[in-house]
Amino acid sequence: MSDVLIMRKMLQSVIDALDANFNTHKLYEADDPNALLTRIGSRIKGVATNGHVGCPPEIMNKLPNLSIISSFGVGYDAIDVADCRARGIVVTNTPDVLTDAMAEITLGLMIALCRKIPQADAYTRAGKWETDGPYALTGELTGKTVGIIGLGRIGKEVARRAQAFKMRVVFHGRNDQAHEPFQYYPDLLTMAREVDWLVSIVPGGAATKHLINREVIDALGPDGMLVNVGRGPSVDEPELIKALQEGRLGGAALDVFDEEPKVPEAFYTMDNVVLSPHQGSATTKTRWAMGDLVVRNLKAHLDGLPAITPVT
Ligand code: NAP
Ligand code: 8YV
Repeated sequence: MSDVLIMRKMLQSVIDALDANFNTHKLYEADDPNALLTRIGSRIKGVATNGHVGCPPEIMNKLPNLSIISSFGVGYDAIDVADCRARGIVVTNTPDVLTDAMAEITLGLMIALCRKIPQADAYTRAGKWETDGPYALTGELTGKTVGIIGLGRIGKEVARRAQAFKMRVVFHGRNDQAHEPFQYYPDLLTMAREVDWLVSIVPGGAATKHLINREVIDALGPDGMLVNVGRGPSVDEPELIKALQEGRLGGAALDVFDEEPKVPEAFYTMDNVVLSPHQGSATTKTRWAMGDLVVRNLKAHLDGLPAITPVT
């Protein structure tokens, strides 16, 4: 059996499957991780990790025979893919298997924000329906335009579901996708001016840092709604908070934040915000499928077959 290093505690189903298929070494359980790496480093062929932890270069330096990093999650922000390529290490992630769960939470957050479901729930639980009468009227998704930033695997599934809610869909990305039936905006600012909702589902990293800045937020405007389910740093969070406080933006629904798991307290008291603790893919079914793909990628590669979902 090949030796595999597990960087962090993972779902028990993943640990069990890794234990069953490989000679595993759990870095997170080691009293002295450096001593463990010195002792077994040269035997390690594969690493199991996630996109937030990755496998830092100082650890890769101690794994001279490492040939695959199998990451849990589609985003791989903490993995330097170019460096891995230069070292001859294959990187895999878990695309597609989480797309449905992500689209579900995105539409869920949009409905929750627009129909004020968390607030109406609190109102009902507080007995206010009986004492104060019906809850205030809310907005509606039907007939509105949503601009998707990042029409990738998840973005397309969000688009299909938004259409099912009778919304008009347009999108922004670096490239037009002529075969898609949605209007393309090469300029994000122009799109932000012309939509009711902005939904961001782009990868993290330098290229998308603060893509949604003050100008974009102001273009979306006091009636506009922002949803971020991609990565926190894509939105300028302090500018978002200011815009919400000053009434320059209508509302926001957020599954991702700048410094997770820290969430700026300013959001806690805002009535026009729905908060979600980075749980887009966190269903039993999807997390199992992501873990299964982590194991199958390792197994395929270490058995001499092509990895199933390599990052290209
Ligand atoms: P994907 O298929 O690669 O789609 C990414 C999209 O983003 C592409 O359409 C790409 O279009 C666009 N894009 C990339 N860089 C851009 C830039 N600089 N400016 C504008 N658009 C850009 O990935 P996916 O599977 O849909 O996943 C997307 C991301 O969602 C992941 O990378 C991850 O960060 C996030 N995610 C979050 C959760 C969660 O729990 N909240 C779960 C899963 C994934 P162009 O190439 O044409 O620009
Ligand atoms: C996970 C994610 O929460 O896939 C991603 O990119 O952000 C989520 O599915 C996370 O990556 C698990 O480590």
